[in-house]
Amino acid sequence: MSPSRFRACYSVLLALSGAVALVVAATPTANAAPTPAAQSTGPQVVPKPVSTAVGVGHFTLTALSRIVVGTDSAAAAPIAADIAAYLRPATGYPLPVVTSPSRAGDITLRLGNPAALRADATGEGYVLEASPPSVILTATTPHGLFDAAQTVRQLLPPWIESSAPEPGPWTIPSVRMVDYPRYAYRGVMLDIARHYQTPSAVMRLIDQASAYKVNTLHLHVSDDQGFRIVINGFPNLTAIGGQGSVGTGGRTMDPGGFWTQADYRNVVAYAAAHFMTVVPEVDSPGHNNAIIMSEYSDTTNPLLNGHPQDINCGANNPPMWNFTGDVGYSAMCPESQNTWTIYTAIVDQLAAMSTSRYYHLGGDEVPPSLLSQARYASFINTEAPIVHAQGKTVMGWAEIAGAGTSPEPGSVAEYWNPASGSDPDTITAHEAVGKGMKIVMAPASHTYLDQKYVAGPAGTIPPTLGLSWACNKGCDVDQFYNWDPGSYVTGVGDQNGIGVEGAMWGETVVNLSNIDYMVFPRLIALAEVGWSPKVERTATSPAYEDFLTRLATQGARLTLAGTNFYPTPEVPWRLDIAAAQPSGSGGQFSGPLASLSAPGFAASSITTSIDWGDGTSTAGMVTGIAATSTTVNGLYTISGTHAYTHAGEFRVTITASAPGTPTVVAQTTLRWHE
Ligand code: TNX
Repeated sequence: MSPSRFRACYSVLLALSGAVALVVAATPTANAAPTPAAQSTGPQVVPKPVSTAVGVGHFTLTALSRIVVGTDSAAAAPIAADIAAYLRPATGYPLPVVTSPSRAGDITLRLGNPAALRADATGEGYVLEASPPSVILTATTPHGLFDAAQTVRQLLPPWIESSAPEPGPWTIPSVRMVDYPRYAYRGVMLDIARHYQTPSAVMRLIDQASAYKVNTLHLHVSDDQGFRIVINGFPNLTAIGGQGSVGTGGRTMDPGGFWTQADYRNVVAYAAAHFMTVVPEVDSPGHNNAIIMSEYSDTTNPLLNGHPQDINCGANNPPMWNFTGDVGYSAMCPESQNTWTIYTAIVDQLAAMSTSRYYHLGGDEVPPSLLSQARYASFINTEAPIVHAQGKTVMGWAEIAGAGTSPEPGSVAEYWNPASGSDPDTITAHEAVGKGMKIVMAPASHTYLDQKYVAGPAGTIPPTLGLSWACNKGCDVDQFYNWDPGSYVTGVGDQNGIGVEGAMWGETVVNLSNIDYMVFPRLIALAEVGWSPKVERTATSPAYEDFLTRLATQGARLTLAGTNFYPTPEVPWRLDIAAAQPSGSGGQFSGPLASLSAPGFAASSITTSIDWGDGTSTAGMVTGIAATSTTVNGLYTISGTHAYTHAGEFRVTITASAPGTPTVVAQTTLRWHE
């Protein structure tokens, strides 16, 4: 609905009721006076698209807009439904999904073979054409249309992420984008073993990761402290193994927990609906004290041979719980028939429930004091065919490429060592390439989401969150952005690499808020490294400047979505304002006039003023939740109180500023009818 029609409606209502009322017409403009610098930066999309040509004018979504599925593009219908579902809450528009010829004001989805996407080997590419009359999304696959939809969201004002109606206007700049990923694999790993996380928490992470075109969720479901998914035939794995967590020696802090197989299937389906693939990992032959503790005494299990003690090759015999974050003390024995009965059940059942091409068998951090390299290799060489028998490709931490292993060419090594260049510690990457394996680049110092940030001036890193072994000065956004997966290890290039992954290890994070705080905004930097074309990303490069500007615009989007994030001082966070849609009566107004997103700014550092449109101004009142270590950067509300002395129509201007960031302005109209 256009602003003038909104005003007219209110006037009619008032005339009918005969009331003397002050009403606020929803004619606000967020950030009404963009600085020339902000205008010249163009569309603020992360990851940065391959090419962006800005045109003249803009498209406006209206109450009459439809989401059109092109004829012959029936497979686009679910994405059209997604787009409509994204856009309805904030706009309040009906946005019907239809298959019919497009009209002005529609967003149209088409499947086809645009020549512009010939360079895209992944099928994830898309062409986005926005102009005053239309938005047209074209892709070769539904996944490409999903990616295009994520870009559409970012081209709209941030308030599109609101779950409640916002005033708009809902504009998209005229633009032609051709976009496709650099790497086919762009992953985030979540460790639900060290601390249990619910399926719904994982779904929220899927929502946010997929919004940045991350397409793989690697789920680390077992480690020394916990085993998290029911495996039929081995109820102890979850009954016993599900109870542990890091730091829960007395089991007082965290009761642990586990998923049913139905839970896992639901997460896989939810991920698939967001074009993310779930790669399951049960670590082996080490990092599995929870399995050993569960099965060591399982002498009556008919699937085992009555002597399950022979699975244990760990440092302690009998085994014992160790709820610290220690690593390298557990291992299962490759010679034990029981080991393989258990692992075959795990691999078979998880693989059968997973739609991914890969199954991740772990393989990290088994010291030779527990298993010699020959026994380690024998373990990997026994498990790999079990994975293949399920039709999956083996993936593992890069140690699985070590001496004596014989992975099938095309198996995937996840390179986690921080070593780069020609450092001798890069050996696992070379071994993997030598065996014809593909590489997922996850060097801890540039991708590990569990590492501490660099402390902000206010010391804003929560001391309990994060480890620091990979980044002694902390790993902030710059570390996640400033590296190149294709040249990180000398001699290991893009011909070997299939992508990148960020690992959210779970030792120090107990809930989704903690996880989000560590994941965002760093995963967004990694998403760009994995998606966008190679570019110079050093601290002084124009690309880094440009990235930080685009990243800053995500603050309001994350805030509105209720996603916690660390407002790192590296990012020039900005204010975003939207006028509220309040109502009042009489000549007296008192209440909220605008919402304000201000990542990292305390309420006390924000200055506001309200020009009431009658020649008077007052300061506004800012209320809301500031950024703290454990809460979302909450939205602030700007409120004011004013008494008009005469009836009329008043243009109210709300201004907010904070040190070092551009001032923002929203406007609305208060009308006092008599
Ligand atoms: C190393 S690198 C691990 C994990 C820990 C993590 C903590 C790798 C494959 N394993 O077991 O959780 O460091 O940062």
